[in-house]
Amino acid sequence: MNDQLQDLSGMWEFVFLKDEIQDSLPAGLSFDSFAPVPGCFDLLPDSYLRRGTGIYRRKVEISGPVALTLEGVGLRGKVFWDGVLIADIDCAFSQRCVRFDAGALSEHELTVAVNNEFEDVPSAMFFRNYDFYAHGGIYRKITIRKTAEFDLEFLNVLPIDPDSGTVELRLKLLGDTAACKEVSIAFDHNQPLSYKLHDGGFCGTLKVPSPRLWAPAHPELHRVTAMVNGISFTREFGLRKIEIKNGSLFLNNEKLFLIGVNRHDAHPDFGYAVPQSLQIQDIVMLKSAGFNCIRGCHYPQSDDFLSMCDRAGMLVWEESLGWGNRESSMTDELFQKRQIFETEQMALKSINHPCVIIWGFLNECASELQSSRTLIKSLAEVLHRTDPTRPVTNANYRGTRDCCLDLGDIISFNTYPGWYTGGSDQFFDPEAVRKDLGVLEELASRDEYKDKPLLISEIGAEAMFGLRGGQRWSEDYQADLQEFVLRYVSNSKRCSGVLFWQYCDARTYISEQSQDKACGFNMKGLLDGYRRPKEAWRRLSAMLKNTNLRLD
Ligand code: ADA
Repeated sequence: MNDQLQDLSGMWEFVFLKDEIQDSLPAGLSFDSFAPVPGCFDLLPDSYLRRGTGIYRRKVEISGPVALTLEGVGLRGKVFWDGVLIADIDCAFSQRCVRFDAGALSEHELTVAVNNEFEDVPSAMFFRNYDFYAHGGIYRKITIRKTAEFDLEFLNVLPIDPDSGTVELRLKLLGDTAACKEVSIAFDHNQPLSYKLHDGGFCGTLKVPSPRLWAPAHPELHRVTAMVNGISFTREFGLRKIEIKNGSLFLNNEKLFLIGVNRHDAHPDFGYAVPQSLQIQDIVMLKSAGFNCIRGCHYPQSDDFLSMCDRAGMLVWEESLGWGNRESSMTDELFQKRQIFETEQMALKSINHPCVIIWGFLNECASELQSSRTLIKSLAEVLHRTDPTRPVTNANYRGTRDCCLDLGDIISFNTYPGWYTGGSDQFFDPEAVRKDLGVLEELASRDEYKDKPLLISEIGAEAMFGLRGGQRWSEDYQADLQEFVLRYVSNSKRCSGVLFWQYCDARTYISEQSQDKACGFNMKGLLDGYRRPKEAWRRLSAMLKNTNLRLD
Protein backbone atom coordinates (compact mmCIF):
# COMPACT_ATOMS: atom_id res chain seq x y z
CA MET A 1 0.00 0.00 0.00
CA ASN A 2 1.50 3.30 -1.00
CA ASP A 3 0.98 5.88 1.78
CA GLN A 4 0.86 8.61 -0.87
CA LEU A 5 -2.59 7.35 -1.94
CA GLN A 6 -5.29 10.08 -2.16
CA ASP A 7 -8.96 8.93 -2.13
CA LEU A 8 -10.79 11.54 -4.19
CA SER A 9 -14.27 10.60 -2.92
CA GLY A 10 -16.47 13.48 -1.85
CA MET A 11 -18.36 16.44 -3.29
CA TRP A 12 -17.27 17.39 -6.81
CA GLU A 13 -18.46 20.26 -9.00
CA PHE A 14 -21.06 18.99 -11.47
CA VAL A 15 -22.90 19.92 -14.65
CA PHE A 16 -25.27 17.85 -16.80
CA LEU A 17 -25.25 18.14 -20.60
CA LYS A 18 -27.87 16.58 -22.87
CA ASP A 19 -25.29 15.59 -25.45
CA GLU A 20 -22.21 13.38 -25.55
CA ILE A 21 -18.86 15.17 -25.54
CA GLN A 22 -15.95 14.36 -27.82
CA ASP A 23 -12.26 14.39 -26.97
CA SER A 24 -12.20 17.91 -25.60
CA LEU A 25 -14.26 19.65 -22.96
CA PRO A 26 -16.82 22.12 -24.31
CA ALA A 27 -15.69 25.74 -23.89
CA GLY A 28 -17.35 27.87 -21.24
CA LEU A 29 -18.68 24.99 -19.14
CA SER A 30 -20.41 26.39 -16.08
CA PHE A 31 -20.44 23.92 -13.23
CA ASP A 32 -23.74 24.96 -11.73
CA SER A 33 -24.08 22.24 -9.10
CA PHE A 34 -22.35 19.66 -6.97
CA ALA A 35 -22.51 15.87 -6.96
CA PRO A 36 -21.27 13.04 -4.77
CA VAL A 37 -18.40 10.83 -6.00
CA PRO A 38 -18.99 7.92 -6.05
CA GLY A 39 -22.52 8.66 -7.32
CA CYS A 40 -24.99 8.24 -10.19
CA PHE A 41 -25.93 11.56 -11.80
CA ASP A 42 -29.23 10.13 -13.06
CA LEU A 43 -30.41 9.93 -9.45
CA LEU A 44 -29.72 13.62 -8.83
CA PRO A 45 -32.76 15.93 -8.81
CA ASP A 46 -31.90 17.97 -11.95
CA SER A 47 -30.87 14.99 -14.09
CA TYR A 48 -33.16 12.31 -12.58
CA LEU A 49 -33.45 9.31 -14.96
CA ARG A 50 -32.21 11.50 -17.85
CA ARG A 51 -29.73 10.34 -20.47
CA GLY A 52 -26.74 12.44 -21.46
CA THR A 53 -23.36 13.44 -20.03
CA GLY A 54 -22.55 14.13 -16.41
CA ILE A 55 -19.35 16.16 -16.03
CA TYR A 56 -17.62 16.03 -12.66
CA ARG A 57 -14.65 18.27 -11.70
CA ARG A 58 -12.38 18.75 -8.69
CA LYS A 59 -8.94 20.10 -7.82
CA VAL A 60 -6.07 17.75 -7.02
CA GLU A 61 -2.75 18.90 -5.53
CA ILE A 62 0.04 16.58 -6.70
CA SER A 63 3.10 16.54 -8.99
CA GLY A 64 5.32 14.28 -11.07
CA PRO A 65 4.56 10.72 -12.19
CA VAL A 66 1.20 9.52 -10.83
CA ALA A 67 -1.24 6.62 -11.14
CA LEU A 68 -4.94 7.56 -11.31
CA THR A 69 -7.31 4.63 -10.68
CA LEU A 70 -11.01 4.78 -11.56
CA GLU A 71 -12.63 1.67 -10.08
CA GLY A 72 -15.78 1.86 -12.18
CA VAL A 73 -17.83 4.36 -14.17
CA GLY A 74 -20.87 4.03 -16.44
CA LEU A 75 -21.71 3.68 -19.12
CA ARG A 76 -18.57 5.22 -20.68
CA GLY A 77 -16.16 7.92 -19.50
CA LYS A 78 -13.56 10.44 -20.65
CA VAL A 79 -10.92 11.67 -18.18
CA PHE A 80 -9.20 15.07 -18.51
CA TRP A 81 -6.19 16.46 -16.58
CA ASP A 82 -5.95 20.26 -16.79
CA GLY A 83 -8.29 19.99 -19.79
CA VAL A 84 -6.22 17.40 -21.68
CA LEU A 85 -7.81 14.01 -22.45
CA ILE A 86 -5.82 11.28 -20.64
CA ALA A 87 -8.22 8.31 -20.71
CA ASP A 88 -11.21 6.98 -22.62
CA ILE A 89 -13.18 4.32 -20.71
CA ASP A 90 -15.49 2.29 -22.93
CA CYS A 91 -16.89 -0.28 -20.52
CA ALA A 92 -19.10 0.15 -17.46
CA PHE A 93 -17.92 -1.28 -14.10
CA SER A 94 -14.36 -1.92 -15.35
CA GLN A 95 -11.40 -0.69 -13.33
CA ARG A 96 -8.89 1.49 -15.20
CA CYS A 97 -5.47 2.76 -14.06
CA VAL A 98 -3.98 5.73 -15.95
CA ARG A 99 -0.32 6.65 -15.46
CA PHE A 100 0.95 10.08 -16.49
CA ASP A 101 3.05 13.04 -15.39
CA ALA A 102 0.87 15.38 -13.34
CA GLY A 103 3.25 18.33 -13.89
CA ALA A 104 4.60 20.77 -11.29
CA LEU A 105 3.25 20.78 -7.72
CA SER A 106 0.10 22.87 -7.84
CA GLU A 107 -3.68 22.55 -7.82
CA HIS A 108 -4.53 20.62 -10.98
CA GLU A 109 -7.97 20.11 -12.48
CA LEU A 110 -9.35 16.58 -12.79
CA THR A 111 -12.50 16.35 -14.93
CA VAL A 112 -14.44 13.13 -15.54
CA ALA A 113 -17.23 13.13 -18.13
CA VAL A 114 -19.51 10.08 -18.03
CA ASN A 115 -22.31 9.28 -20.46
CA ASN A 116 -25.30 6.95 -20.02
CA GLU A 117 -26.69 6.94 -23.55
CA PHE A 118 -27.06 3.59 -25.31
CA GLU A 119 -24.97 2.65 -28.32
CA ASP A 120 -27.23 0.51 -30.49
CA VAL A 121 -24.38 -1.34 -32.22
CA PRO A 122 -23.45 -5.05 -31.93
CA SER A 123 -20.12 -4.20 -30.24
CA ALA A 124 -21.78 -2.28 -27.38
CA MET A 125 -21.10 -3.59 -23.88
CA PHE A 126 -24.34 -2.34 -22.32
CA PHE A 127 -27.63 -2.74 -24.22
CA ARG A 128 -31.00 -1.15 -23.47
CA ASN A 129 -32.63 -4.55 -23.05
CA TYR A 130 -30.37 -5.51 -20.10
CA ASP A 131 -32.60 -6.19 -17.12
CA PHE A 132 -30.67 -3.81 -14.85
CA TYR A 133 -30.68 -0.04 -15.08
CA ALA A 134 -28.01 1.64 -17.22
CA HIS A 135 -27.00 4.31 -14.70
CA GLY A 136 -24.71 7.18 -15.61
CA GLY A 137 -22.14 8.09 -13.01
CA ILE A 138 -18.91 7.44 -11.21
CA TYR A 139 -19.98 4.18 -9.64
CA ARG A 140 -16.88 3.51 -7.58
CA LYS A 141 -14.08 5.47 -5.95
CA ILE A 142 -11.27 7.30 -7.76
CA THR A 143 -7.79 7.40 -6.20
CA ILE A 144 -4.48 8.96 -7.19
CA ARG A 145 -0.96 8.26 -5.95
CA LYS A 146 2.54 9.44 -6.72
CA THR A 147 4.78 6.82 -8.36
CA ALA A 148 8.47 6.45 -9.21
CA GLU A 149 9.55 6.51 -12.87
CA PHE A 150 8.48 2.85 -12.82
CA ASP A 151 5.34 1.37 -11.23
CA LEU A 152 3.77 -1.98 -10.44
CA GLU A 153 1.46 -3.39 -13.10
CA PHE A 154 0.56 -6.46 -11.09
CA LEU A 155 1.73 -8.57 -8.16
CA ASN A 156 -0.26 -11.79 -8.24
CA VAL A 157 -0.03 -14.78 -5.89
CA LEU A 158 -1.54 -18.06 -7.11
CA PRO A 159 -1.95 -20.86 -4.54
CA ILE A 160 -0.33 -24.02 -5.93
CA ASP A 161 -0.34 -26.17 -2.79
CA PRO A 162 -2.03 -24.22 0.02
CA ASP A 163 -1.27 -26.77 2.75
CA SER A 164 2.49 -26.38 2.25
CA GLY A 165 2.23 -22.69 1.45
CA THR A 166 3.57 -23.20 -2.08
CA VAL A 167 2.54 -20.37 -4.40
CA GLU A 168 3.33 -19.05 -7.85
CA LEU A 169 4.24 -15.37 -7.59
CA ARG A 170 3.94 -13.22 -10.73
CA LEU A 171 5.27 -9.65 -10.65
CA LYS A 172 5.40 -7.16 -13.54
CA LEU A 173 6.64 -3.58 -13.50
CA LEU A 174 6.00 -0.96 -16.17
CA GLY A 175 7.48 2.43 -17.11
CA ASP A 176 11.24 3.03 -16.94
CA THR A 177 12.40 -0.31 -15.49
CA ALA A 178 16.01 -0.18 -16.83
CA ALA A 179 17.39 0.41 -13.33
CA CYS A 180 15.20 -2.31 -11.79
CA LYS A 181 17.56 -5.28 -11.48
CA GLU A 182 16.18 -7.18 -8.48
CA VAL A 183 13.18 -7.47 -6.20
CA SER A 184 13.10 -8.42 -2.53
CA ILE A 185 10.01 -10.36 -1.51
CA ALA A 186 8.72 -10.87 2.03
CA PHE A 187 5.63 -12.74 3.20
CA ASP A 188 3.88 -11.24 6.24
CA HIS A 189 6.60 -10.14 8.67
CA ASN A 190 9.22 -12.67 7.56
CA GLN A 191 12.69 -11.86 6.27
CA PRO A 192 12.73 -10.71 2.59
CA LEU A 193 14.52 -12.79 -0.06
CA SER A 194 15.97 -11.24 -3.23
CA TYR A 195 15.35 -12.37 -6.81
CA LYS A 196 16.59 -11.15 -10.17
CA LEU A 197 14.20 -9.17 -12.38
CA HIS A 198 14.12 -9.77 -16.12
CA ASP A 199 12.64 -6.93 -18.22
CA GLY A 200 10.90 -5.65 -15.11
CA GLY A 201 9.29 -8.99 -14.36
CA PHE A 202 9.57 -12.00 -12.08
CA CYS A 203 7.72 -15.30 -11.97
CA GLY A 204 8.60 -18.06 -9.55
CA THR A 205 7.42 -20.74 -7.14
CA LEU A 206 7.87 -19.61 -3.54
CA LYS A 207 6.97 -20.90 -0.08
CA VAL A 208 4.85 -18.89 2.34
CA PRO A 209 6.20 -19.40 5.88
CA SER A 210 3.64 -20.55 8.51
CA PRO A 211 0.88 -21.06 5.92
CA ARG A 212 -2.70 -20.61 7.19
CA LEU A 213 -5.58 -21.81 4.99
CA TRP A 214 -8.35 -19.44 3.88
CA ALA A 215 -11.86 -20.93 4.24
CA PRO A 216 -15.34 -19.51 4.94
CA ALA A 217 -15.11 -20.66 8.57
CA HIS A 218 -11.58 -19.27 9.06
CA PRO A 219 -10.80 -16.65 6.42
CA GLU A 220 -7.07 -16.31 7.08
CA LEU A 221 -5.20 -13.84 4.87
CA HIS A 222 -1.50 -13.42 4.12
CA ARG A 223 0.44 -10.40 2.83
CA VAL A 224 3.28 -10.18 0.37
CA THR A 225 5.54 -7.12 0.07
CA ALA A 226 7.75 -6.62 -2.98
CA MET A 227 10.45 -3.94 -2.81
CA VAL A 228 12.27 -2.59 -5.87
CA ASN A 229 14.89 0.20 -5.55
CA GLY A 230 13.38 1.26 -2.21
CA ILE A 231 9.78 1.36 -3.48
CA SER A 232 7.49 -1.19 -1.82
CA PHE A 233 4.21 -2.72 -3.00
CA THR A 234 2.01 -4.85 -0.72
CA ARG A 235 -0.83 -7.18 -1.67
CA GLU A 236 -3.09 -9.48 0.37
CA PHE A 237 -3.85 -13.02 -0.74
CA GLY A 238 -5.30 -16.26 0.57
CA LEU A 239 -4.19 -19.89 0.58
CA ARG A 240 -7.07 -22.10 -0.53
CA LYS A 241 -7.76 -24.66 -3.22
CA ILE A 242 -10.94 -24.84 -5.33
CA GLU A 243 -11.17 -27.86 -7.56
CA ILE A 244 -13.55 -30.18 -9.37
CA LYS A 245 -13.61 -33.93 -8.79
CA ASN A 246 -16.20 -36.40 -10.09
CA GLY A 247 -18.72 -33.71 -10.95
CA SER A 248 -18.52 -31.93 -7.59
CA LEU A 249 -16.82 -28.84 -6.21
CA PHE A 250 -14.18 -29.17 -3.51
CA LEU A 251 -12.76 -26.38 -1.33
CA ASN A 252 -9.55 -27.33 0.51
CA ASN A 253 -10.29 -31.01 -0.23
CA GLU A 254 -13.78 -30.83 1.34
CA LYS A 255 -16.89 -31.24 -0.81
CA LEU A 256 -18.55 -27.84 -1.32
CA PHE A 257 -22.28 -27.13 -1.62
CA LEU A 258 -23.15 -23.55 -2.58
CA ILE A 259 -26.27 -21.92 -1.17
CA GLY A 260 -26.16 -18.34 -2.28
CA VAL A 261 -27.75 -15.40 -4.01
CA ASN A 262 -27.30 -13.28 -7.09
CA ARG A 263 -26.53 -9.76 -5.93
CA HIS A 264 -26.69 -6.57 -7.96
CA ASP A 265 -24.36 -4.01 -6.35
CA ALA A 266 -27.27 -1.57 -6.42
CA HIS A 267 -29.64 0.50 -4.30
CA PRO A 268 -32.78 2.50 -5.26
CA ASP A 269 -31.25 5.80 -4.09
CA PHE A 270 -27.53 5.23 -4.79
CA GLY A 271 -27.71 3.23 -8.01
CA TYR A 272 -24.38 1.40 -8.45
CA ALA A 273 -22.59 3.72 -6.02
CA VAL A 274 -23.58 1.61 -3.03
CA PRO A 275 -22.01 2.99 0.18
CA GLN A 276 -19.42 0.67 1.72
CA SER A 277 -21.43 0.52 4.95
CA LEU A 278 -24.36 -0.97 3.02
CA GLN A 279 -22.10 -3.43 1.20
CA ILE A 280 -20.77 -4.60 4.58
CA GLN A 281 -24.34 -4.88 5.88
CA ASP A 282 -25.31 -7.01 2.86
CA ILE A 283 -22.43 -9.40 3.49
CA VAL A 284 -23.21 -9.60 7.21
CA MET A 285 -26.92 -10.23 6.54
CA LEU A 286 -26.12 -13.02 4.09
CA LYS A 287 -23.47 -14.62 6.29
CA SER A 288 -25.65 -14.51 9.41
CA ALA A 289 -28.62 -15.96 7.49
CA GLY A 290 -26.47 -18.94 6.50
CA PHE A 291 -25.78 -18.21 2.82
CA ASN A 292 -22.21 -19.00 1.72
CA CYS A 293 -21.94 -17.52 -1.78
CA ILE A 294 -22.64 -14.36 -3.80
CA ARG A 295 -22.78 -14.32 -7.59
CA GLY A 296 -21.78 -10.79 -8.49
CA CYS A 297 -24.33 -10.42 -11.30
CA HIS A 298 -23.64 -9.33 -14.07
CA TYR A 299 -20.42 -7.32 -13.97
CA PRO A 300 -17.02 -7.19 -12.20
CA GLN A 301 -17.11 -6.39 -8.47
CA SER A 302 -15.12 -3.62 -6.77
CA ASP A 303 -11.83 -4.50 -5.10
CA ASP A 304 -13.18 -3.18 -1.80
CA PHE A 305 -16.25 -5.42 -1.98
CA LEU A 306 -14.10 -8.48 -2.71
CA SER A 307 -11.75 -7.58 0.16
CA MET A 308 -14.75 -7.50 2.48
CA CYS A 309 -15.87 -10.91 1.19
CA ASP A 310 -12.30 -12.18 1.79
CA ARG A 311 -12.48 -11.05 5.41
CA ALA A 312 -16.01 -12.36 5.96
CA GLY A 313 -15.31 -15.73 4.34
CA MET A 314 -18.07 -15.19 1.74
CA LEU A 315 -17.49 -17.14 -1.50
CA VAL A 316 -17.93 -15.21 -4.76
CA TRP A 317 -18.67 -16.01 -8.42
CA GLU A 318 -17.35 -12.98 -10.30
CA GLU A 319 -18.29 -12.36 -13.93
CA SER A 320 -17.59 -9.84 -16.66
CA LEU A 321 -20.31 -7.61 -18.09
CA GLY A 322 -22.91 -9.23 -20.30
CA TRP A 323 -26.62 -10.05 -20.43
CA GLY A 324 -28.58 -11.99 -23.03
CA ASN A 325 -26.11 -11.10 -25.77
CA ARG A 326 -27.42 -12.05 -29.18
CA GLU A 327 -25.82 -13.59 -32.24
CA SER A 328 -25.17 -10.17 -33.81
CA SER A 329 -22.83 -9.38 -30.88
CA MET A 330 -21.45 -12.87 -30.31
CA THR A 331 -20.16 -12.91 -33.89
CA ASP A 332 -19.03 -9.27 -33.95
CA GLU A 333 -15.22 -9.03 -33.94
CA LEU A 334 -15.08 -5.82 -31.88
CA PHE A 335 -17.52 -7.22 -29.30
CA GLN A 336 -15.42 -10.38 -29.07
CA LYS A 337 -12.21 -8.31 -28.62
CA ARG A 338 -13.80 -6.15 -25.92
CA GLN A 339 -15.26 -9.11 -24.03
CA ILE A 340 -11.92 -10.94 -24.06
CA PHE A 341 -10.06 -7.82 -22.89
CA GLU A 342 -12.54 -6.99 -20.10
CA THR A 343 -12.70 -10.59 -18.89
CA GLU A 344 -8.91 -10.84 -18.70
CA GLN A 345 -8.75 -7.48 -16.88
CA MET A 346 -11.32 -8.72 -14.37
CA ALA A 347 -9.25 -11.83 -13.61
CA LEU A 348 -6.02 -9.82 -13.27
CA LYS A 349 -7.81 -7.36 -10.95
CA SER A 350 -9.36 -10.02 -8.69
CA ILE A 351 -6.86 -12.88 -8.85
CA ASN A 352 -5.52 -12.36 -5.30
CA HIS A 353 -8.96 -12.49 -3.68
CA PRO A 354 -9.43 -15.98 -2.17
CA CYS A 355 -13.20 -15.37 -1.92
CA VAL A 356 -13.47 -15.55 -5.73
CA ILE A 357 -13.84 -19.26 -6.53
CA ILE A 358 -15.55 -19.13 -9.93
CA TRP A 359 -15.05 -16.93 -13.00
CA GLY A 360 -18.09 -16.23 -15.17
CA PHE A 361 -18.95 -14.30 -18.32
CA LEU A 362 -21.73 -13.52 -20.84
CA ASN A 363 -24.80 -14.21 -18.71
CA GLU A 364 -27.49 -15.93 -20.82
CA CYS A 365 -25.82 -15.26 -24.16
CA ALA A 366 -27.04 -17.04 -27.30
CA SER A 367 -25.38 -20.34 -26.33
CA GLU A 368 -27.86 -22.38 -28.34
CA LEU A 369 -26.03 -21.24 -31.50
CA GLN A 370 -22.88 -22.85 -32.91
CA SER A 371 -21.77 -19.34 -33.90
CA SER A 372 -21.48 -18.47 -30.18
CA ARG A 373 -18.88 -21.14 -29.56
CA THR A 374 -15.95 -19.07 -30.84
CA LEU A 375 -16.33 -16.32 -28.23
CA ILE A 376 -17.33 -18.61 -25.36
CA LYS A 377 -14.32 -20.83 -26.08
CA SER A 378 -11.99 -17.79 -26.23
CA LEU A 379 -13.31 -16.45 -22.91
CA ALA A 380 -12.84 -19.79 -21.17
CA GLU A 381 -9.33 -19.99 -22.61
CA VAL A 382 -8.29 -16.47 -21.58
CA LEU A 383 -9.48 -17.15 -18.04
CA HIS A 384 -7.67 -20.51 -17.82
CA ARG A 385 -4.51 -18.89 -19.19
CA THR A 386 -4.65 -15.92 -16.81
CA ASP A 387 -5.59 -18.07 -13.83
CA PRO A 388 -5.31 -21.88 -14.00
CA THR A 389 -6.49 -22.21 -10.37
CA ARG A 390 -10.22 -21.40 -10.73
CA PRO A 391 -13.06 -23.04 -12.70
CA VAL A 392 -14.96 -21.03 -15.32
CA THR A 393 -18.60 -21.08 -16.35
CA ASN A 394 -21.33 -19.02 -17.93
CA ALA A 395 -24.90 -19.05 -16.71
CA ASN A 396 -27.18 -20.05 -19.54
CA TYR A 397 -30.91 -19.88 -20.10
CA ARG A 398 -31.07 -22.28 -23.02
CA GLY A 399 -31.47 -25.51 -21.03
CA THR A 400 -31.42 -28.56 -23.30
CA ARG A 401 -30.97 -26.33 -26.39
CA ASP A 402 -27.55 -25.21 -25.19
CA CYS A 403 -24.67 -26.33 -27.46
CA CYS A 404 -21.76 -24.84 -25.51
CA LEU A 405 -21.93 -26.70 -22.18
CA ASP A 406 -18.71 -28.54 -23.02
CA LEU A 407 -16.72 -25.29 -23.04
CA GLY A 408 -17.02 -24.45 -19.31
CA ASP A 409 -15.85 -26.33 -16.24
CA ILE A 410 -19.21 -26.00 -14.45
CA ILE A 411 -22.70 -26.35 -15.90
CA SER A 412 -24.80 -23.40 -14.73
CA PHE A 413 -28.48 -23.10 -15.53
CA ASN A 414 -30.71 -20.09 -14.97
CA THR A 415 -34.28 -21.37 -14.83
CA TYR A 416 -37.64 -19.95 -13.74
CA PRO A 417 -40.15 -22.77 -13.36
CA GLY A 418 -43.16 -21.48 -11.48
CA TRP A 419 -42.65 -17.99 -12.86
CA TYR A 420 -41.87 -17.77 -16.60
CA THR A 421 -42.60 -21.44 -17.27
CA GLY A 422 -44.92 -23.98 -15.60
CA GLY A 423 -47.02 -22.96 -12.64
CA SER A 424 -49.57 -21.49 -15.02
CA ASP A 425 -51.98 -21.42 -12.12
CA GLN A 426 -52.19 -18.29 -9.97
CA PHE A 427 -50.84 -20.37 -7.08
CA PHE A 428 -47.50 -22.11 -6.75
CA ASP A 429 -47.31 -25.56 -8.38
CA PRO A 430 -44.34 -27.59 -7.09
CA GLU A 431 -44.70 -30.14 -9.91
CA ALA A 432 -43.62 -27.51 -12.45
CA VAL A 433 -40.39 -26.94 -10.54
CA ARG A 434 -39.75 -30.62 -9.89
CA LYS A 435 -40.16 -31.43 -13.62
CA ASP A 436 -37.97 -28.56 -14.81
CA LEU A 437 -35.09 -29.25 -12.39
CA GLY A 438 -35.32 -32.98 -13.17
CA VAL A 439 -34.75 -32.27 -16.87
CA LEU A 440 -31.65 -30.16 -16.07
CA GLU A 441 -30.26 -32.81 -13.73
CA GLU A 442 -30.78 -35.47 -16.41
CA LEU A 443 -29.01 -33.32 -19.02
CA ALA A 444 -26.10 -32.71 -16.63
CA SER A 445 -25.86 -36.45 -15.99
CA ARG A 446 -25.13 -37.33 -19.62
CA ASP A 447 -21.68 -38.86 -20.17
CA GLU A 448 -20.26 -35.75 -21.78
CA TYR A 449 -21.25 -33.57 -18.79
CA LYS A 450 -21.32 -35.85 -15.77
CA ASP A 451 -17.83 -34.80 -14.58
CA LYS A 452 -18.85 -31.14 -14.39
CA PRO A 453 -20.57 -29.74 -11.26
CA LEU A 454 -24.16 -28.59 -11.83
CA LEU A 455 -25.29 -25.23 -10.37
CA ILE A 456 -28.77 -23.77 -10.50
CA SER A 457 -27.35 -20.27 -11.00
CA GLU A 458 -30.67 -18.41 -10.99
CA ILE A 459 -34.18 -19.32 -9.89
CA GLY A 460 -36.95 -17.22 -8.37
CA ALA A 461 -40.21 -15.31 -8.66
CA GLU A 462 -41.32 -11.69 -8.39
CA ALA A 463 -42.83 -10.59 -5.05
CA MET A 464 -44.15 -7.13 -4.24
CA PHE A 465 -43.01 -6.24 -0.74
CA GLY A 466 -46.02 -6.38 1.59
CA LEU A 467 -48.37 -8.22 -0.81
CA ARG A 468 -49.75 -11.41 0.73
CA GLY A 469 -52.34 -14.03 -0.27
CA GLY A 470 -50.38 -16.81 -1.95
CA GLN A 471 -51.10 -15.67 -5.52
CA ARG A 472 -48.46 -14.70 -8.10
CA TRP A 473 -46.60 -11.44 -7.17
CA SER A 474 -47.22 -12.12 -3.47
CA GLU A 475 -44.49 -12.66 -0.89
CA ASP A 476 -45.86 -16.04 0.11
CA TYR A 477 -45.97 -17.32 -3.51
CA GLN A 478 -42.27 -16.44 -3.80
CA ALA A 479 -41.53 -18.01 -0.41
CA ASP A 480 -43.38 -21.24 -1.35
CA LEU A 481 -41.28 -21.48 -4.51
CA GLN A 482 -37.91 -20.71 -2.92
CA GLU A 483 -38.53 -23.03 0.01
CA PHE A 484 -39.35 -25.88 -2.37
CA VAL A 485 -36.24 -25.13 -4.44
CA LEU A 486 -33.89 -25.13 -1.45
CA ARG A 487 -35.31 -28.42 -0.21
CA TYR A 488 -35.12 -29.98 -3.68
CA VAL A 489 -31.56 -28.86 -4.47
CA SER A 490 -30.29 -29.74 -0.98
CA ASN A 491 -31.48 -33.32 -1.54
CA SER A 492 -30.33 -33.54 -5.15
CA LYS A 493 -27.63 -36.10 -5.89
CA ARG A 494 -26.46 -34.06 -8.90
CA CYS A 495 -26.60 -30.41 -7.87
CA SER A 496 -23.60 -28.66 -6.30
CA GLY A 497 -25.69 -25.72 -5.26
CA VAL A 498 -28.24 -23.02 -5.94
CA LEU A 499 -27.91 -19.22 -6.29
CA PHE A 500 -31.30 -17.66 -5.68
CA TRP A 501 -32.43 -14.82 -7.93
CA GLN A 502 -32.02 -12.42 -6.32
CA TYR A 503 -30.66 -10.91 -3.09
CA CYS A 504 -32.68 -7.65 -3.24
CA ASP A 505 -34.94 -5.84 -5.70
CA ALA A 506 -32.96 -3.88 -8.27
CA ARG A 507 -33.91 -1.05 -10.64
CA THR A 508 -34.71 -1.98 -14.24
CA TYR A 509 -37.27 -0.55 -16.67
CA ILE A 510 -40.93 -0.51 -17.51
CA SER A 511 -40.68 -0.75 -21.27
CA GLU A 512 -41.23 -3.10 -24.17
CA GLN A 513 -37.44 -3.06 -24.63
CA SER A 514 -36.71 -4.89 -21.43
CA GLN A 515 -38.69 -7.40 -19.45
CA ASP A 516 -41.57 -5.34 -18.13
CA LYS A 517 -41.28 -5.13 -14.40
CA ALA A 518 -43.79 -3.63 -12.02
CA CYS A 519 -42.67 -0.25 -10.67
CA GLY A 520 -39.51 -0.35 -12.82
CA PHE A 521 -37.80 -2.79 -10.46
CA ASN A 522 -36.89 -6.44 -10.79
CA MET A 523 -38.71 -7.56 -7.64
CA LYS A 524 -37.45 -11.12 -7.37
CA GLY A 525 -35.40 -9.98 -4.39
CA LEU A 526 -35.57 -11.95 -1.15
CA LEU A 527 -35.39 -8.43 0.28
CA ASP A 528 -36.75 -5.26 -1.25
CA GLY A 529 -34.33 -2.59 -2.56
CA TYR A 530 -34.08 -1.05 0.92
CA ARG A 531 -33.10 -4.49 2.29
CA ARG A 532 -36.43 -5.05 4.07
CA PRO A 533 -36.87 -8.84 4.34
CA LYS A 534 -39.71 -10.54 2.46
CA GLU A 535 -41.32 -13.82 3.59
CA ALA A 536 -38.89 -15.79 1.36
CA TRP A 537 -35.89 -14.35 3.23
CA ARG A 538 -37.42 -15.35 6.55
CA ARG A 539 -38.28 -18.87 5.36
CA LEU A 540 -34.87 -19.56 3.75
CA SER A 541 -32.99 -18.15 6.76
CA ALA A 542 -35.02 -20.38 9.06
CA MET A 543 -34.28 -23.43 6.90
CA LEU A 544 -30.57 -22.64 6.73
CA LYS A 545 -30.40 -22.15 10.49
CA ASN A 546 -32.63 -24.87 11.86
CA THR A 547 -32.11 -27.90 9.65
CA ASN A 548 -28.87 -29.69 8.83
CA LEU A 549 -29.20 -29.03 5.13
CA ARG A 550 -26.67 -30.90 3.04
CA LEU A 551 -23.74 -28.46 3.13
CA ASP A 552 -21.05 -30.96 2.29
C1 ADA B 1 -32.42 -13.71 -16.26
C2 ADA B 1 -31.26 -12.76 -15.99
C3 ADA B 1 -31.43 -11.94 -14.74
C4 ADA B 1 -32.87 -11.43 -14.59
C5 ADA B 1 -33.81 -12.64 -14.56
C6 ADA B 1 -35.27 -12.20 -14.42
O1 ADA B 1 -32.16 -14.97 -15.77
O2 ADA B 1 -30.02 -13.43 -15.92
O3 ADA B 1 -30.55 -10.83 -14.82
O4 ADA B 1 -33.20 -10.62 -15.68
O5 ADA B 1 -33.69 -13.33 -15.79
O6 ADA B 1 -35.60 -11.67 -13.37
O7 ADA B 1 -36.01 -12.41 -15.38
